[in-house]
Amino acid sequence: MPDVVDLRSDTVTRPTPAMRRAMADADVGDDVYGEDPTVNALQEEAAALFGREAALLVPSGVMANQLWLRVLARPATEVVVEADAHIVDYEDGAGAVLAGVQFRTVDTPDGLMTQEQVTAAVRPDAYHLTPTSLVAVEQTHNRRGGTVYPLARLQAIADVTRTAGVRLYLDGARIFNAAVAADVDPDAYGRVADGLMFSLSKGLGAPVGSVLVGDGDAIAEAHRWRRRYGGAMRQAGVIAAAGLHALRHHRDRLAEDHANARILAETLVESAPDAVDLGQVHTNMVYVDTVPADAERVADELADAGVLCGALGPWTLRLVTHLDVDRDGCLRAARAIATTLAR
Ligand code: TLP
Repeated sequence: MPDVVDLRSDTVTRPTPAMRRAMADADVGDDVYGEDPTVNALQEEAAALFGREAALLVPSGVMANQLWLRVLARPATEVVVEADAHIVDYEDGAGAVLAGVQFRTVDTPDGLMTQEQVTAAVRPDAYHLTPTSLVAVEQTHNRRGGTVYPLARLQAIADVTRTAGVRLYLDGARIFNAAVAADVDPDAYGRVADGLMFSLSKGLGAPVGSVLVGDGDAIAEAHRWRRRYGGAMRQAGVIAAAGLHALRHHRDRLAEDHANARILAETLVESAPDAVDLGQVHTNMVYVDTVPADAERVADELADAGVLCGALGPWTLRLVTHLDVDRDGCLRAARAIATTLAR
């Protein structure tokens, strides 16, 4: 069988030879003492990229989201968030357990809340209401197809949060996909939110890590909570080196992943016109409608044909392009999906 084309997620990438060399050669120290020069370099470079004071490396995107919920929201308050956000769907109720918040979810067709929806969801400050302390947005929005908030929409939402005296948080696990797709400088995203995180271990192709970016005080508080959550690491320069390499060399190439997602989708609709809405392919994700076939069954059959993807719902597959799949792999996947759907 030819090589497997793994489109389950952009988290499945393996470090490139150059990234592995950077990791092997990393200058390290004990980061609990603040003495790891590579961690410090990554944090400084990340903060500068977003035009903010400070940054903090953590082991995962979930920890990054949970730290920011802890720091930016207050316990026993509400966080306004899109209904299918990662912090709602995929973090095992951590927001309730660790940050003590409840979510006020907003339904959207595309994952992108409007200024009006946020205005309506933020509660007025009244003694008998659960107060709102935070609005959280996801850039790009994962479960809605890798959709991108236009910068102007984020700025409009920031106007609402500022006026209401609540915070704005950006789950930017894939923020560089957004920056490349919308041609926006990351520091414009950095200016709009009170805090943000981005992942090193998704489209950027590093093996581990996410980075929080924000004000010095907020990052200092997140640093204490990272310790409490057991996320303080020692010679973490080995992983920070992969992250630095990714930040320097793998951002611009995200455009290739977006082009590959589009080629995959366009090739698929040639034989299965209803399988993908081409207008909904924005970045590195393709959502395939399998109706009337069961998505799990289609995914199992595709696995037998050497194409891995995830069933996201009863009739939906998610395919994610990344640095370990090329154009030919995407064409092969499109043909295999078309054949399977035609059965
Ligand atoms: N997303 C993963 C799965 O958990 C669904 C994926 O394969 O897409 N924010 C967003 C928007 C994410 O998509 C993810 C991971 C996270 C946070 C959490 O990151 P990790 O997996 O590093 O904890």
